[in-house]
Amino acid sequence: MESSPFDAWITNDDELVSLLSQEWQRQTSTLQLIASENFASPAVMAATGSVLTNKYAEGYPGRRYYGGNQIVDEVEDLARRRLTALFGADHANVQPHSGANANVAVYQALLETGDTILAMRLDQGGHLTHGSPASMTSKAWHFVSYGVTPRNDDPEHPGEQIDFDNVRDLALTHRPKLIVAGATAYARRIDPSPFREIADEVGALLMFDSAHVAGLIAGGSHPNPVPYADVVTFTTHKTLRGPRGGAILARTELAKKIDSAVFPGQQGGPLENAIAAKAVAFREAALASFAVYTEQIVANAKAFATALAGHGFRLVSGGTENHMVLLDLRDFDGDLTGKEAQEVLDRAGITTNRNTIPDDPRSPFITSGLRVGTAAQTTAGMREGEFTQVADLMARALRGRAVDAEVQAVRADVAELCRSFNPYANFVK
Ligand code: DSN
Repeated sequence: MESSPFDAWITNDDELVSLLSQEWQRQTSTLQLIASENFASPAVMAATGSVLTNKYAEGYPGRRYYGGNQIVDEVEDLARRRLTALFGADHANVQPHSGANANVAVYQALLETGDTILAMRLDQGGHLTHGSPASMTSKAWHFVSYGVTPRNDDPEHPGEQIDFDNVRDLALTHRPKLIVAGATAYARRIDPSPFREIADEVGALLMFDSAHVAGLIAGGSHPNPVPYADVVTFTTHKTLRGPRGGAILARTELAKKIDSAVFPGQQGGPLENAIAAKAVAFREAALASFAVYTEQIVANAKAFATALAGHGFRLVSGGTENHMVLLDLRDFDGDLTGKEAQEVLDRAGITTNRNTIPDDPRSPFITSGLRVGTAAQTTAGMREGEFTQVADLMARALRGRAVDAEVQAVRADVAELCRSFNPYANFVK
């Protein structure tokens, strides 16, 4: 079996090398449509696997609890400098191990336990850390949740958009200390300015969780929340195309509190290898070619959405303005659940995730929705024409799901398409 060029140094471990080869094969011969995934550059992966993995560096540059950190300090400073320049922010913390850690650190930094936070409900598009009952955040803080406007099939006035009247009413009634903007399953552009106005009206702080769209912001395809929000959190591995991890941007006056909440508040030793890889990604995201990439992500999502709607899928919110399309499967086939669609598409070599849709009558484990995204396959070089083909392949597999030969025929066509779009083609020996 063909192996990944990144496994060359893993010797004497046939079991692991075999698993890595299988995953390499999966990633390059099937379609990666999970909206929160991407293909990181070889430079990002090399930095993740660099000697920095060996170093303990609790603390911050110039204020470490361990010796030997002169070079590590420069690495972390480089990442912080690149990140503040990329988004025009005062202060950056690049240590969060994930977006969830970043969000919890912000709550810890800015609030007392039990304080009120106004955030988007999970089943309306929010994140677990926006106060889902399943998350520890809902036990430590008092969450009030806003949602989206009702479904409206008039294409001129699509519903399922953030309901700013609802956000304002709830803010006036509950007087939150913090308002959270941002979502994980929302296909529309999020304008930070109405959130700022509402936060100012009730004297709340504003956090913008830009995990999904950080790359689109860096590339200039989406509005930058930094001038509006007191704190911006994000992950580095989605549209931003870096290593797995999180980061926080903050105004100067909040910097000390944020840093203390990340370390020692939440985490121990930072992953300096991941921080070096973040520095690589922040440099890549500042290049002119990255702006072209993010424009293409959005153009591809629009073409994908149009083609999927042509096959009878209902687009939640009536379309897309980012990298994501959220599908309501019920118009396509009333019996098809998100869970079954995800499983059928897995068999067909198309990787997606089931997702709740607003007011979903099915449980979060079953769902009536499917979430797809264009960031990864755009990195692999796909354009609007290929995404139209991908929509055709999805519809074929789902319509023919009772016949295994049909699903396998789609899988063969997927593999054929992927052969021309290997994201690491230039690095295969
Ligand atoms: N798991 C991420 C996503 O897929 O959107 C959110 O944390």
